[in-house]
Amino acid sequence: MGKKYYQEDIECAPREEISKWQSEGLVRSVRNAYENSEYYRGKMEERGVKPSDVKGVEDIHKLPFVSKEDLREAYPYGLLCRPLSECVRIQSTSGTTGRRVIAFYTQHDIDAWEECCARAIVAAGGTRDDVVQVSYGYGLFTGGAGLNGGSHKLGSLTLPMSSGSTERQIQFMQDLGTTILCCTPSYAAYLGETVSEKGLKGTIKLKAGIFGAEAWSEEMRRDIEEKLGIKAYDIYGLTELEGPGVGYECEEQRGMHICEDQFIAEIIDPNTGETMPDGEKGELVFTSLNKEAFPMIRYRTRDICVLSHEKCSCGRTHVRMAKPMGRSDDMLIIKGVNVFPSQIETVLINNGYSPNYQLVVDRVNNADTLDINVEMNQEMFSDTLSEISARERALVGALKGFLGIYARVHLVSPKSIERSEGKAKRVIDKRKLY
Ligand code: DLL
Repeated sequence: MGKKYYQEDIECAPREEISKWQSEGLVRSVRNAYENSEYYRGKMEERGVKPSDVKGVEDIHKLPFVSKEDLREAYPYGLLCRPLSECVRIQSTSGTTGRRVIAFYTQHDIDAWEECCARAIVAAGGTRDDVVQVSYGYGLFTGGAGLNGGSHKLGSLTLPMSSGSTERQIQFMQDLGTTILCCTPSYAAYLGETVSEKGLKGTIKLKAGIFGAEAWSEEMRRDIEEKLGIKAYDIYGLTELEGPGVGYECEEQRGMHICEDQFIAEIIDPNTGETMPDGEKGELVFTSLNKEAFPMIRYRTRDICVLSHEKCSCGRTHVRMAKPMGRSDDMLIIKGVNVFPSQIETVLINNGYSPNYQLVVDRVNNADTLDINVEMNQEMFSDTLSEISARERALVGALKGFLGIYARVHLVSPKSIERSEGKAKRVIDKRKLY
């Protein structure tokens, strides 16, 4: 039996102690940003705040927000707060539009990040006796490096697979007895599909998976758990803050514990910037407490989420975040109704379809249209055309009933939608092409 926590004194610390760390960390971080980055200093001066105005967490609202646009504007060194000679690494986001975001790390920053990832692995039942297969992409993306580092810190045998080469992934799982798989949920679903089609479930020893980097539904979780015979845990994070490990699920799986010794989490109303109370849905905002090279002060993630300070029976005291529904930029507005791709995923899986789908949004005669391509399984594929049309109509009805939107549904042949090895691209928004 391994330890239940990686750092019990931190993960289960009393609230008063957490608040004390947060106040001290905030003061330190604000000073670091103000004194070492002209860009941060400019933003604070514009808002009329000085480091001496921030004495503790209660003063956080005085500080200006930092947005993705700020990061782009300050690229590459504007927010850097340590000389390059003290930095040991960069990582970068997978952004497809505009400039990439680059984050810098000192060795201290890397250590703190890897500790968060080690906590996540232990929370998923990991011990030094586990074999951890890291199938997130390695390179600039933080997924591979983060979980790799966490697994090392814990002392587990680490398989630095990176993503792709599905056959080889399964071969290693079999040959080396992988017990914990780390990858994106869409890649886990693909691996699960392959394992179950080939009848290999009995030949692998997986017990848990740590999946994140994109929004995924509870239905998708059950699908993956079933196909791989595991318990699937969610993990959250973003490059700007460190990478994976900002939040992670424990065995209770009722939200992800945010590493509150490293970050202050707030929920704000995305329109007004006002802080919202526990339990209300809004945009997640983070402030780093200990980052040296690249501190983030009130960073607006655009992720839509809910926080809960309710006591968790796992013993951890850090605040929990619900599964993010997706980024506000991924939210589709279809004839005035807000829909996230993950909600459509829920309807599809509940109606017996696989999580292989694509959404095509367009504007025709000034009205938004949504087309959903969904894969049939082999069995459905052999149905008659009229049976397939009836299935399509049933799915249109289910979507309308559940989400209140009208979408055209096209059932497509098995395996015709490209599988993802990293973050899945589920939405094609043709409106952005005009
Ligand atoms: O995706 C870091 C990561 C790697 C997290 C591996 C978990 C596992 P970025 O590429 O900077 O970093 O993308 C960050 O991905 O703002 C969310 O919109 C989304 N995201 C990350 N984790 C989750 C999750 C990594 N568990 C952006 N659920 C974030 C939903 C997630 N969305």
